[in-house]
Amino acid sequence: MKAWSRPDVPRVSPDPRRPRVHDTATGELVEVGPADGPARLYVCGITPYDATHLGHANTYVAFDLLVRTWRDAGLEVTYTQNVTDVDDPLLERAEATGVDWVELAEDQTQLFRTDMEALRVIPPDHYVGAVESVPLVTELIQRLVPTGLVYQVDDPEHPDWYFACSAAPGAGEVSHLDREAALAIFGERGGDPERPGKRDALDCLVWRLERDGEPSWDSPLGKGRPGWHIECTAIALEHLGPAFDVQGGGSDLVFPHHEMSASQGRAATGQAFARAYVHGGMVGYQGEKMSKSKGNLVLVSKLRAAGVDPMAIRLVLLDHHYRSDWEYTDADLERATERLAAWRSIANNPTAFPANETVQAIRDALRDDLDAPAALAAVDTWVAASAAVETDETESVTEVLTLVDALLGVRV
Ligand code: 5CA
Ligand code: ZN
Repeated sequence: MKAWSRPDVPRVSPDPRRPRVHDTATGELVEVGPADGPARLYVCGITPYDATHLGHANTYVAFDLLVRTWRDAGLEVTYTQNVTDVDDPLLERAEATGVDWVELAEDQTQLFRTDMEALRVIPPDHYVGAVESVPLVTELIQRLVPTGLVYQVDDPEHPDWYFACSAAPGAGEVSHLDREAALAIFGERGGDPERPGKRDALDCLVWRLERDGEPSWDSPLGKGRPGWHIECTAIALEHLGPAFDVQGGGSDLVFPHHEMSASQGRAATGQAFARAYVHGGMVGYQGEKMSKSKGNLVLVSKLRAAGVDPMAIRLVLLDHHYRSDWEYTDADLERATERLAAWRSIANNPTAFPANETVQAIRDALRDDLDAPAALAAVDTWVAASAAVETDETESVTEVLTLVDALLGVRV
């Protein structure tokens, strides 16, 4: 499907150092980006049954920093993102509100595109829906049949297809959860540990056979629809190939989603699914994780409609390290709005402090686990110093603000 339009990103002369980011699978900071060829990134996209909230935006802005830092290192980037445009929560919301599920998905995906554009997020090269990927999913499941890891559940009425993840090579390599913890989380995050007829409680659904009133597609596996994890596995393998550089998403996806995709990918190709698994923290609001299912949402589109400058929204997000969990309050927005105004005042100021140290500090900060708060602090220091000098340094203003645009995605 079509993504959204690309913000224009100023070209600056590259600094070839690769960024280091935190890899959940090893628990270490690792350098990411290939020696040659494009850097390959997959980020899990939205399930489009409600509007983009600050938690989603936080995740996509975090990986936008990675894309921008790779570009700053002179690398090409191939970026793939999915849209889970058929899945239980979407179908349930459509049913509850009496809206056609296709229309709901299209409308919410379109709203997401406009939010991403406003936030100056660089779009993926491949923006791919689950529905359009049904043939990829069924081919991948068929490819897995000879491994003995996919099977039909022992249920004569609905013999759905499952993947035996605990039995797969490399099981647990992303989350390292013990079985008890895995079982508890699996049930909370879309899994069905209690389903009778499975070989193991942690096995995950890959192809759900047709039920009355549910959408379904013809396939050699029987008429049905894709399970969630296999959707991302199939899309990533098709558009990036195995052992791509970074699999990304929020930390709520570590288990089971990224664990299952990693197992399926390894089982299908004999290679690692991704080289690193990178996760953003959870944004909360009013004491809980912001989530569509709880309804405690601060929507990007609502803030925009209320006249909030999207660059201030972006600064709210950048002011928290991508890996930290934090809770949004109105004070975040006030701080970001003041900061944007201070930065803007320098844009129109012919005098400024020299740029070199600040340019270096921004680049260093992003290469050090995408430390946007440190980059913002470096810009603040430069802005304050610039306000106090009288030398004519118009070039410095351009140099710093161009880098702020290219690397932080904030157009002053
Ligand atoms: N479609 C699946 C991924 S394949 C999905 O999780 N969709 S989602 O709409 O629920 O979430 C989209 C992205 O936003 C995911 O990367 C998720 O980890 C992230 N996300 C969801 N809620 C939050 C939150 N409160 N804070 C930070 N990130 C969040
Ligand atoms: Zn995903």
